Amino acid sequence: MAARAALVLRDNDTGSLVTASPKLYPHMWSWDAAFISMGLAYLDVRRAVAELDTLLAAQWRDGMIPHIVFTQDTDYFPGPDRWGTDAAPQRPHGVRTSGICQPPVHAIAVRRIVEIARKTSQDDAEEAEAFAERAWSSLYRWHRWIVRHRMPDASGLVAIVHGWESGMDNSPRWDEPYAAVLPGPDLPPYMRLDLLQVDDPGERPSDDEYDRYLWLIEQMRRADYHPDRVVETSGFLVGDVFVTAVFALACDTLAGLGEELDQNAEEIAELRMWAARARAAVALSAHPETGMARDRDIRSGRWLSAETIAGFSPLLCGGLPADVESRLMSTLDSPAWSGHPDLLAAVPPSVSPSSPDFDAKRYWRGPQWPVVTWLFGWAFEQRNWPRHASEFRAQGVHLVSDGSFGEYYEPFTGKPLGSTNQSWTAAVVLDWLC
Ligand code: 9WN
Repeated sequence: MAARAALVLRDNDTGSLVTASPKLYPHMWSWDAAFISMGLAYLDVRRAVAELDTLLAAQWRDGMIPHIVFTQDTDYFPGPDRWGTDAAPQRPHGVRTSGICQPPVHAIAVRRIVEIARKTSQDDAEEAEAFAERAWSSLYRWHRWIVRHRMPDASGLVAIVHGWESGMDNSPRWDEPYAAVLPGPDLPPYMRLDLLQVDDPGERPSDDEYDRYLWLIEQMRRADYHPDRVVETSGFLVGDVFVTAVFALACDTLAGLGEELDQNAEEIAELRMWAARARAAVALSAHPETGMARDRDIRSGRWLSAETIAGFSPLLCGGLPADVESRLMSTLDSPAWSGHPDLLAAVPPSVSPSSPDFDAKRYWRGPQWPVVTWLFGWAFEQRNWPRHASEFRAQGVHLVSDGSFGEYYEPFTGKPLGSTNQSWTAAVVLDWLC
């Protein structure tokens, strides 16, 4: 399995970047690149570092790390022309990107690369540490951008302006806020290319959803991608509890790295403060009895309570009272989630099978995602819950044992869905097995 995973990463490597998948996603995605670089570290630390260097070279001048760094390939829609970011004053030089961001997992990847390199050789360790030192300020600026531009209300949650920013594009989490996004008659026409790459359109978001995705891009273009104007004008503005939990984890991870590498003490203290604030916001969003965290529709002022994997965000970053936290962990283990008797692998589906929103094969509305399993397993290790960490690893390996490196899996049959040979799936398999 590990050898095949390595082959997937090599096959998807264009030289300077590993595409998210061979056909469906022929470009670099921000959070994919972070996971991919960890997998690459098992094969070649220099190549892992080069991957993140490519991503950081596309960082916008105001600090945002964009969600897609485009290659020359034209088989993906929306491509750079539709995004229209070439006109944004703060865009990076010499590379074309999208105009939104994705979950800030990058500091976690750098930490992991350093750990992996330290286990292989002195040379690798030096290479990884030198990179961490070089990348630290860029990552600090990225985190500062989130604090400056994406914490717009008193909930303290990190806000997203597009479902794509959550990484969980069509999750039922976004149904209510998307219902209020009404595409204008001047939405330029377009043709979806994603449906040409999957067996069944039922595995992907619907056309109605795509209209809304494209309409939000149109609104951002009209705001010239100015970060504050985008937040003011976007029809979609939601405090994302999962992104907030990842941000808390990443701030603490970056602060820890900064302490080791002797970085600026004031900036390290800021990161610790941002982590504490984000953790408190996640805890505050949680239902007081069940501990399930909720997103917040900032436009309507309503809490959103879809039964999705994001509800377990407090387990990633902590912050709940101990009794509520252990209740939340029991829910995760229960038949409504990982303990459902008919699951092929005992890892949480993206939506609870007992929820009316559950759809076993549609993307973020039911299938299990190896990369999400990895993230929870990693967090459980940090939180010193070794039993859960090793169960997630073992069951994660079971989930992907067909060897096709699916993007996501049908929870009851184990059928791989979306793309096969998906790079981040191969990367987390390497981390589980090596
Ligand atoms: C839009 C690349 C990306 C992942 C996302 C996943 C999917 C894109 C798409 O693929 O999103 O960004 O076209 O569907 O939802 O999490 O980063 O793997």
